[in-house]
Amino acid sequence: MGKYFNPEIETMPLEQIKELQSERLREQVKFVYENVPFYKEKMDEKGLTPDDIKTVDDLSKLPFITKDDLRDQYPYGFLATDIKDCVRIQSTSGTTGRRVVSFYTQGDIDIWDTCCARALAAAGATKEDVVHVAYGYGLFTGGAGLHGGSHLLGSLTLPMSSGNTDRQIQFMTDLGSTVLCCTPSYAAYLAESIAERGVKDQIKLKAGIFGAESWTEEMRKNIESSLGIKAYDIYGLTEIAGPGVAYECEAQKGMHINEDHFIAEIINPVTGEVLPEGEKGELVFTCITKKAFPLLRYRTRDICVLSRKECSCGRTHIRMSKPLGRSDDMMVVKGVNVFPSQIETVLIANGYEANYQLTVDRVHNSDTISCDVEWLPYNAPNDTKDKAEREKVLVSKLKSMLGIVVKVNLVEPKTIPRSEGKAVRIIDKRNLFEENTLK
Ligand code: DLL
Repeated sequence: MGKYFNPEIETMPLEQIKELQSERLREQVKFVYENVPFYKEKMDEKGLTPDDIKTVDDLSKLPFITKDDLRDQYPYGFLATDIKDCVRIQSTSGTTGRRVVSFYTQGDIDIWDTCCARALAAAGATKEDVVHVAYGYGLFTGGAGLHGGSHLLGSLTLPMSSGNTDRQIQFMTDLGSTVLCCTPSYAAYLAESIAERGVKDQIKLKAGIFGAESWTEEMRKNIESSLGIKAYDIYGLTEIAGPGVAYECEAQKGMHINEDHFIAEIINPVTGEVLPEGEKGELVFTCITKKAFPLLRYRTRDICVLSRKECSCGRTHIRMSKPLGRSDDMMVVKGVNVFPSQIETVLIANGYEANYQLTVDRVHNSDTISCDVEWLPYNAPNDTKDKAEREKVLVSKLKSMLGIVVKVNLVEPKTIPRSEGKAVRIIDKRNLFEENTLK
């Protein structure tokens, strides 16, 4: 098997993709209208019937679905099939409110597995590979998704789940793992642990498939060089399927969206207006093949750019940029929009690693932001003069990137908690304060 899992679909000419999408969209809108009362009501309010949706160009007539709608309809409101036809649920972590529960028929699982198999194939995996799945298993979609894709591809699958780093490294060396699947922050931690144990020469990894959280190009370079692999991005969300909604190819220039299953749009997050290709905005997905939980025009809150420019890999499916941030991850500090990824870029460009923690607070009605970042082991943690000097340099670099002062504290190596799943980068004490006063 080559670098494609479904070559005829992954390289389908654009006209054919549009035709396929239009045909599937027509059927899906009818199906959702007849089976999800909440959505029927929304369409009725707009005076729309399924017959008004003839091609993908009519998509923008349909109403959006937001995360709040999912929370209000929890748990069964968006279920479009009989529960007896479902074989699985997965769920979000629910850190910012009620969990979202997503349902799957066997057909939905098959679609999801196919998407993940395409991602693995694009990263060079074949049935000869040993796929080490260190995403969490359980309600989180990471473990189940890559596991299903790896089975479909016929690779030997190691269902490691996250955590227990000693055991991860032991299996990696004993069973010769060749493709590592986990969050980029956990990959960085594994790389650090492998170096500390002095076992890098026993590791056979050649590729990594890292996603579920944002990571910068600088972090990619660090992981690639420390593990000696090529690192591929993968994107997805529980509401739409899980990992594999989009994946990177060898060109590493954005992630191809599985357009035979999902239609992507970019909208202005304030007005809801659809933006032309190449403009930055909120990513919106419509599921055109899934049956149990088929969301139409779901607002992801991820800020991205789409591109149809030709890709050197030969795939024709549209590419999305790495999410530049989440509309709800963006911090407004002193009126300035700040994304953790901007801070990470500065830290790594100045020789630090992505072990940092941001704290935003409000003191005397004014916002403050501070960044704890670790000294690297080869720096001298006790050299206070050098410390102050280094902090000053970072403050000034961050100021020129963001336009505001970020207080920098260099802390001792290994004092910032390592993440085995998604890293928690921001402590926003202002939100905590607001939430507490509402109670
Ligand atoms: O994180 C699914 C996933 C698992 C993707 C494993 C990739 C690998 P949720 O927990 O529902 O699902 O979180 C979805 O995570 O809306 C993005 O904000 C963020 N996210 C996912 N992939 C990426 C990525 C999984 N490659 C939310 N880069 C999404 C940046 C990502 N952010």
